[in-house]
Amino acid sequence: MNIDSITSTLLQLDVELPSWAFGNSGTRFKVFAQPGVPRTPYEKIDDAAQVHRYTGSAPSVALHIPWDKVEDYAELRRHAEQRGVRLGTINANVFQDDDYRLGSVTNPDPLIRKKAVAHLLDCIDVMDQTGSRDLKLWFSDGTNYPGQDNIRARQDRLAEALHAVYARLGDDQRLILEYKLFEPAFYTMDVPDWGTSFAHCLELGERAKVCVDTGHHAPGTNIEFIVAFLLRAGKLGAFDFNSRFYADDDLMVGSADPFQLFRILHEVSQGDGFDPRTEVAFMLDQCHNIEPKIPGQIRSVMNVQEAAAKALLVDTDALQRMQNAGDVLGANAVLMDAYNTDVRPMLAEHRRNLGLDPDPMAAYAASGYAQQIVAERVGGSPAGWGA
Ligand code: LRH
Ligand code: MN
Ligand code: MN
Repeated sequence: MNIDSITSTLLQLDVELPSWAFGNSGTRFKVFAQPGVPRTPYEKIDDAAQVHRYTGSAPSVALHIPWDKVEDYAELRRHAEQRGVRLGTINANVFQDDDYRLGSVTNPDPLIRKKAVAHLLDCIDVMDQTGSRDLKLWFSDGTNYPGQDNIRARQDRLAEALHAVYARLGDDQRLILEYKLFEPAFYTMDVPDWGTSFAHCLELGERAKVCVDTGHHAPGTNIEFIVAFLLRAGKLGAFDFNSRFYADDDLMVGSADPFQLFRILHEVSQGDGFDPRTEVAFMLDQCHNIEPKIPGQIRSVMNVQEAAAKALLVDTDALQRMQNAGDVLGANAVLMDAYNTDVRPMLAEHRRNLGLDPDPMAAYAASGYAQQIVAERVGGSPAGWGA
């Protein structure tokens, strides 16, 4: 693959930013408040626009409802457009209400299930105003103890809720179902893995797809296999990118295991997932508990770009020749050649060609924006997890 074709693919690679990455976040033990964090969804969009300004590759912002609840979503949409970005995926939140102690859409109480489904339908109303394509559903639903509830009945309730939501989608809208192995439930999660999500999505139809959050697997899971499988089946809808060492750590993508990110993006490349027509949404789902948030997002976008560039560098003809000849070491060497290439000069050149600073981290640091928001946003309340 020549450099021109790599850069033209990189040009099409948009990384969506999560609004909640800009608000204060923390662990169960402590939320470390940072000065200058956004006080409103509008200010989160202002900060996200900075990431796009310096990377040129983050043109949309995912919202989380009700964390990003506003009076007028059309106005928020215009605000985003004025800042040079757009509103992206709508993430529903049915996990932060006392009513959901025993589950939301799988709760044994039909009234609570009704309330949860009503929220999901409200999120589609929001999508109609924000112009969003994707509704991302993640359920914290599950059980902590054997015998606590009927596993099969919970699957039936889940299917019923998903059907109700799917039926309300517009023709150009999609339902993206995210899975997670554990947490907050510790015995069973109702959507614990890609197979469960895949099965529900298959039953729903064409516009239901799976979200692979890279932090939501058991240690050692071969995520690139899942990606290859879902792409082949036309069911990979989105990524929630982040890194983990242990559980759902939500660290910066590509920081814990850049080689894994490369292997995942190699499968994306093999499955035409970088082609916008395949409609894979590349989103970050991260929290910056101790590092500054805007630079944390800039670094993450750059990490995705670096891994993508390496994946695109793989000499696929040579790889196929080696594979067909059964040359195990040769095939592995082709892959490792690409991974071991330093693509940073190529990406710097790519940015220069786009009229961007070749070093987005340094350019942001020199811009004075960080100092400006600290001065302007005094007395702000934290957003998202810290709310
Ligand atoms: C759950 C999750 C899901 C939520 C987000 C805040 O762990 O990954 O995507 O919406 O975190
Ligand atoms: Mn996620
Ligand atoms: Mn998560």
